[in-house]
Amino acid sequence: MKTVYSPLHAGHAGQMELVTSAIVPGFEKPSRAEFIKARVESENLGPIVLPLEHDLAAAKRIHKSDYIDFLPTVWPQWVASGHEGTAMPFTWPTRGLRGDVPPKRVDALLGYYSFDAGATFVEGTWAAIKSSYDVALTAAGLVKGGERSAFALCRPPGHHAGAGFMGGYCYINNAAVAAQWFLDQGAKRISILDVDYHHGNGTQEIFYDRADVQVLNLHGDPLVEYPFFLGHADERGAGDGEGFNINYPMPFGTDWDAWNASLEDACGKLAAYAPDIVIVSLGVDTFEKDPISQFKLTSPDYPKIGRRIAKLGLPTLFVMEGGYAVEEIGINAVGVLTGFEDR
Ligand code: OKS
Ligand code: ZN
Repeated sequence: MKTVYSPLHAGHAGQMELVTSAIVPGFEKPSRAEFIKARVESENLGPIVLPLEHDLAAAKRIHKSDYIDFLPTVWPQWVASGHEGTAMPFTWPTRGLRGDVPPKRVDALLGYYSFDAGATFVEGTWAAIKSSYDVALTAAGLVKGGERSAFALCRPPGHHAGAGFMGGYCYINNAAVAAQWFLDQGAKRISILDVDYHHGNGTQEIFYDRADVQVLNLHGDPLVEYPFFLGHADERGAGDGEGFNINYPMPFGTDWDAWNASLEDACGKLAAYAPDIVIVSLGVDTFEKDPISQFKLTSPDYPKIGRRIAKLGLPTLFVMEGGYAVEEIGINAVGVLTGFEDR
C-alpha cells in the first residue's frame, strides 16, 4: 500500500509537556514519524508519496470554524505577546465558569480552545498540523480512487481533538476529517475503528449523534487512564447516533488475548454495520514497552491486528495516532500494515 508522508511534521519539535509533577520534553516527537517512515522503506510496504495541499473546508465540516481559524494564529500571537518557548494553556473554562466568551489574550485562548495542556505550539506546529491534515486527505483520496488501502502517516495525531478543542497532542482530527470527506464524496456509511491505547474522545464527540459514522474504540479504562472524562462503556451514542458509538474500556495490564476479544467483538459489529470504508485510528501505544501506557501487546501481535482488519474485506484507510516507544514504533505500526497485506 502507499504511504502518504510530509517532512513538514518535523518542525513540530522541541516542545515541553506537562506530566504529573513535572514539565518534561514532549513524548510526541519527530523521531516517531521518522522511525515509521524508515520501517515503511525497509519493509518495502510500497511507495511513499507527498501530500497534496488542501484548503481548510474539509476541516470545517467537522470542526468549528473559529477553532480552525485560531490554530494558525497561535504562534504569531504568542510571539507578538512577548512570549517564547512552548505555547501551552493553563486555564480552562470548566463547570461554573463561562465557556462562551473568548478572552482576548493568546495564553487564555489556548485554554478556551483545549481540554488539557497536551496540545502545545512551537514555531513549526501549525505547518505540521496542516501537513498532517493534508496527509490524511491525500491518503483518503487514494482509497476513494480505488486503492484497497492507504497509510496516512499523520503527525501530529488527531483523535483527541473535538469539534472545538485540541488536547492530548491532537489539533485537527485527521480520521474524523477523512470520514466526513468520504461521506461528502458520496459514501453512505463509514466505520472508524480506534485501536490506540487512549480513548478517542474527539472522534466520539464529533459523531456522537450521527448514524452515518460508526465509532468503535478500544482503550484503557478512563476511570484510571487518560483522557479520564470520556470513554465509558455506557456511552452508546445519542439521538440518531444511538447504538453507533461503541466503547471497549479495558484494565491496566490487558494482554493480547483480552484485547483481541474486544477487537473480535468490534469487528463483528463493524461487519454488521456494513460500511463503505473503514478508517483505522492506528495507535501502537498498546505496546508492552510504551513509556506512557499500560497494556501488554507484543510486536508479533500487531500483524494479527492487520490480518483481522483485512478479513473485513473493506477499503481501509489507516491514520496514524499514538505510540511512544520510538525504537519499536515502526516495527509495530508497519507490522499492522504488512499483516493487513498478509505478508
Ligand atoms: C500527560 C499525558 C497525556 C497523554 C496523552 C496521550 C496521547 C495519546 N502529559 N493519545 O492517543 O497517545
Ligand atoms: Zn494514545
